[in-house]
Amino acid sequence: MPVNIGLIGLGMIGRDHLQRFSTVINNARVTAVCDINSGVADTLAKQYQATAYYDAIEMIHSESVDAIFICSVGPVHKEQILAAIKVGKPIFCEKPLTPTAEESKAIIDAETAYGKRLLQLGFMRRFDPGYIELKKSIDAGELGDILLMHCAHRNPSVPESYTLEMAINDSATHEIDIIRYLLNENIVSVRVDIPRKKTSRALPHLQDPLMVIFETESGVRIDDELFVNCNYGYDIQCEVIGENAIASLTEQALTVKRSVSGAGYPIAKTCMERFATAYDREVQNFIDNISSGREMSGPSCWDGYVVALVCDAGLASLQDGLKHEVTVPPRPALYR
Ligand code: ISE
Repeated sequence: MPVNIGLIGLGMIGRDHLQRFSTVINNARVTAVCDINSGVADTLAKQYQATAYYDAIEMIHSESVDAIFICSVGPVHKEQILAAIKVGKPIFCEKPLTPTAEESKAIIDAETAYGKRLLQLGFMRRFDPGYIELKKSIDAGELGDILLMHCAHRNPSVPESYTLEMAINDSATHEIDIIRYLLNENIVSVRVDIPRKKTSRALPHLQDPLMVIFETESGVRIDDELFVNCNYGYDIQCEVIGENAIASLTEQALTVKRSVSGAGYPIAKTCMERFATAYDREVQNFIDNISSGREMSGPSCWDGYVVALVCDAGLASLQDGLKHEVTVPPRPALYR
């Protein structure tokens, strides 16, 4: 029996997942879609033969829905997740878990009281073949002791609605998660460095690029270039510097074309394009866990909470330019 999915939030990523369910995901179908914009919900419900809802809580309670897929905006995640935990339905939630650590803590409390992991968080990079290879080399000790990491997060452009704070809690949030995942340790401090120069392509309310410096428990120092109006493409870089060897993500393309204009390969324009495989795999992982009755795996509420703690510190640093410490409380047994 396919898993009946209720998908909330029909913006760009919501539509991308809707399409994914109808083309590549096995053992699941979207039976309900929900958006506060009723016109959008009606149109997509018709297109994908689903029932349209305009109220997320109503949809979460619907008997025609077995699992909840949250692609709504961060500020409404807490209410929707808590409602789904209350009725014991599995939840996939796009990042961020919540915009603040305080809200994420309330979700941790609800899930631990429920006694079982119900949620997989949408940090899709953990399912990307390139990052997986990097992690394998690190875990196998091939690089030796890790000393430094260089990351770059480049988007071709961002819409006017993208605020300066989003550079931290919407973009850098991905590096914050993947750094912890790759290195198996927490970030203990963060400092946002605002360069004097900014790109002429950035809207006046933005400071672009930004440099963020993280430090982990063992002292690994990481720089993260956030350049969200880089113009040329969606380009994610990660280089891990070990005592014995250095490893980095390869370019996304696996082939190089030679022609009269030279040798080269296309560069992705969007995260949906760059991380298509990762998105497919994370969603299939969620469905497979439900279908086989296994407990949730992949990024958890705990990961979302710890990332939110680092983001909170990053936002404070964005204000004063100082280094802010991050204190991570002990991990509850449910997430060990
Ligand atoms: C967006 O929300 C994402 O999640 C993308 O992966 C990221 O690259 C972009 O900067 C964010 O705005």
